[in-house]
Amino acid sequence: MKPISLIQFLIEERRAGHINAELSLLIEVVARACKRIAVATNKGALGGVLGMAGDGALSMNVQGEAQKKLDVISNEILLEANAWGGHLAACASEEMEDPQQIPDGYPKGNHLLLFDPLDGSSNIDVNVSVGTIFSVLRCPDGVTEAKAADFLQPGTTQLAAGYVVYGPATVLVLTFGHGTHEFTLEREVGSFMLSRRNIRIPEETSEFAVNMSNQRHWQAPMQRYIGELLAGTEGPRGRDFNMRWVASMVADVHRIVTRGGVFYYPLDAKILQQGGKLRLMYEANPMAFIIEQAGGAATTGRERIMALQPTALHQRVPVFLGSRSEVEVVTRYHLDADAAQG
Ligand code: P6P
Repeated sequence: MKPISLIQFLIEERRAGHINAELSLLIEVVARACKRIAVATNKGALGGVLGMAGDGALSMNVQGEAQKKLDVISNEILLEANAWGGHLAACASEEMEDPQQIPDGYPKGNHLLLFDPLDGSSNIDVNVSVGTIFSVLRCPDGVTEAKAADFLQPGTTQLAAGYVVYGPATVLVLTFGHGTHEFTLEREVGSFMLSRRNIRIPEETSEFAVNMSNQRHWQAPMQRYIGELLAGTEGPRGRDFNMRWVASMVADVHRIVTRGGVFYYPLDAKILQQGGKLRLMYEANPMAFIIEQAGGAATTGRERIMALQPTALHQRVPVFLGSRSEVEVVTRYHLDADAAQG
């Protein structure tokens, strides 16, 4: 049977009462913007889009990270696409200090959109998969000029979350809280087509993703846990494990969504003050929503990511997500260590 398009899927979701017309339009607009980001990314060296942003002087984002040209281009594409549709109250982005209001003259909607416009952008110049991550919240009633505080809602209040991975194929993975679903871009027509419905992540896995170069900086529970995986068949886990690390969260998470596995970015001594590396509002929360809806788990090593009450728009957290049984083991090790310290 011919796969259905994203548009048809959204109509089905509206008929099922899972989303309303405004949220459906929002997702269509974001998907269309991501197709434009895919075109820009796919140009590579021919499009003059590689390398650092800024004319010679480094352009730094709010994270203190040097911006790539495609970071800025992708951010602009998402802002422009969402300005005029009347479905949004405001946007927040990894690339911007403060939320961006809908320009005067355009109607405002009831949703807040948060995104990392191009995650993993350090991989762009070496032609490794990168992606866009997005999260949708409801704008609090009565708010006309949404401020950062209006975005600080727990991950459990998300109305939608998704990512687009720009790889050999351009693939959108999306949840509204009624399962996690995958759409693959049919380039000839320009439509996202449903390629996997109600994805389930295997409960067990023997594949983990972590940046091992940080090992000496990890806290004791993480040292213990990874040490056991590396001990393989001779160790307490009694089996060998495999490792992957793309250094693009979207690519690593998509592998997990596709075949299971776990992804870890734990606290380490270098980032203790920051609270972690990955951002809660537009990386950890949307990915946690997607993973949980596919039967996986997502914690900070100590608590459920989606239960956190955010305190800042660009807040960072440790991330442990993927196949439920492994996430439960590594989380238990952290809680046992905390309990032992009293
Ligand atoms: P490291 C990319 O910069 C990112 O935010 C995630 O996409 C990725 O998982 C992580 O950082 C990579 O971090 O320390 O390995 O460069």
